[in-house]
Amino acid sequence: MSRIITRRGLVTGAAVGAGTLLAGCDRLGQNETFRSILFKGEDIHRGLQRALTDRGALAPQFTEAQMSPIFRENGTRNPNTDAYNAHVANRFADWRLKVGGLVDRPLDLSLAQLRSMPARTQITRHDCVEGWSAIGKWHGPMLGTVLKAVGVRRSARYVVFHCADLYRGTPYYESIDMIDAFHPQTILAWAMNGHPLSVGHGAPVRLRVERQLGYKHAKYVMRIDAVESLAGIGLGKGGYWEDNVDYDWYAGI
Ligand SMILES: Nc1nc2c(c(=O)[nH]1)N[C@H]1C(S)=C(S)[C@@H](COP(=O)(O)O)O[C@H]1N2
Ligand SMILES: [Mo]
Repeated sequence: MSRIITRRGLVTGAAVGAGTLLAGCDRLGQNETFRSILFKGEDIHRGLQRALTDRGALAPQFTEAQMSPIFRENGTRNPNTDAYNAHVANRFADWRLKVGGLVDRPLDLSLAQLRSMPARTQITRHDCVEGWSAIGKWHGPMLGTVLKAVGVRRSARYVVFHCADLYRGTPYYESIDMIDAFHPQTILAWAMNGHPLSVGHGAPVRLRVERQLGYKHAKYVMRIDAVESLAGIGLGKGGYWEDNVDYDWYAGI
């Protein structure tokens, strides 16, 4: 099956498989429970997308013993703007993560609120396009949990991450589609290797999107927007590197 990135496209692409799966639907359709599961909405579409493509597969996870003794800091190592430095100085007490765009209930989340959310811990390998890898332990709520809390609208196709840093003078941003946004290993990490995230690795919160290359893992996330299109954001290709160096928007590994 071809990898179609739009939600609608994927559902269409999935129709062949789904047809077989749901043969006898008329009969089963009498059953209200079955019907409500089938047509529950977005969750089921995403589940179907995951089931019928390889996009839902989990990235390999590792043991504590396999963790890298040194994990490089890459790209921006300190945003070093007045605003960011002020956040560091008071330990991000006034910092807020804004979650908005095409959502029903936009949220401003404090770091304390993010830290109180149910979280995942995962030891994964980070692969940078520049040719280095490192295994680290990441901890934070699933992005999907946050997106469910704000109620992402059906029209939203991408999730955009706006960061606190300028990289070579340009605001760093990244974006992923809804399959990765709701992938169970896609988390808003606020801890790394058992400690609060350091400035070098993206304090206070960075994205982990484990099925993709390093540059998609936005550090210093300040704002998350659900959008229908990437046009008009940055130069329109969905991320700093995509806009400026022609890296692929989908950097699957
Ligand atoms: N905001 C922001 N996020 C970023 C970058 C950056 O420069 N700014 N660099 C990216 C790249 S290329 C990589 S490899 C990883 C590096 O993460 P690390 O510093 O924790 O190793 O962050 C990614 N996310
Ligand atoms: Mo990278």
